Amino acid sequence: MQDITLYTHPFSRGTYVVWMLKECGAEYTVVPIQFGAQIQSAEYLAINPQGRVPALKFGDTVLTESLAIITFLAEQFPDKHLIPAADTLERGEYYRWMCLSLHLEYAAFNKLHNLPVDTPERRRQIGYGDFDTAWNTLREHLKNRDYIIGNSFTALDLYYSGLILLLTQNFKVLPADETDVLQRYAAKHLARPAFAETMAWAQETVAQMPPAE
Ligand SMILES: N[C@@H](CCC(=O)N[C@@H](CS)C(=O)NCC(=O)O)C(=O)O
Repeated sequence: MQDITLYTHPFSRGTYVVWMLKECGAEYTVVPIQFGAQIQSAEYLAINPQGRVPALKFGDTVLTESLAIITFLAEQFPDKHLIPAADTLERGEYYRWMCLSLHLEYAAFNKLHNLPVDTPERRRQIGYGDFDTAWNTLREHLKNRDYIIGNSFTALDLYYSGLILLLTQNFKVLPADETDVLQRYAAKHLARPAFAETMAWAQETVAQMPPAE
């Protein structure tokens, strides 16, 4: 296994990656990156020219995009069974829900920022259709299930639970109603010990970081 270094801020999408590293039982180093001057510094832009976190260095190669990173990690630790086997239909389902999650995220941010998909023409052109149709597709899928795919926890359950938490607590775009299918689903996975460890790590790390400049 190559050396793993994660560049992240404790309160960012990088927490999905920390959680995943813990689920994998990986050995890794974290380099905390502060928002503001540090994330825009020449030193950090040489790692991720987008000036965003997380970024994961695996050996000499930098990966970005939290969903790509956790999927890659799932493949690197096959004994943890966090992704369906390659060449199976379940792997196809993984790709389906992986791609849809990105649409769901932007359906939510477009709603938050009041960029409406309010005409039939826009609904046809925009890949997710509209917020309610897109998110209700996930609700319907999860109505009688605990996992996105099959009968066990995968990297996608980690990602979706983190996304649901982010969009509920931080951005308040999803209803906090505990009886909602999405909240029931996320609560199950957010109860995993590795998530609690991740939250403890985040609090500890942020307390040691210099303030943003
Ligand atoms: N799609 C990317 C999004 C990365 C992203 O937008 N990260 C935010 C923090 S959650 C960021 O670094 N923002 C830059 C800033 O706030 O300066 C991913 O999932 O990794």
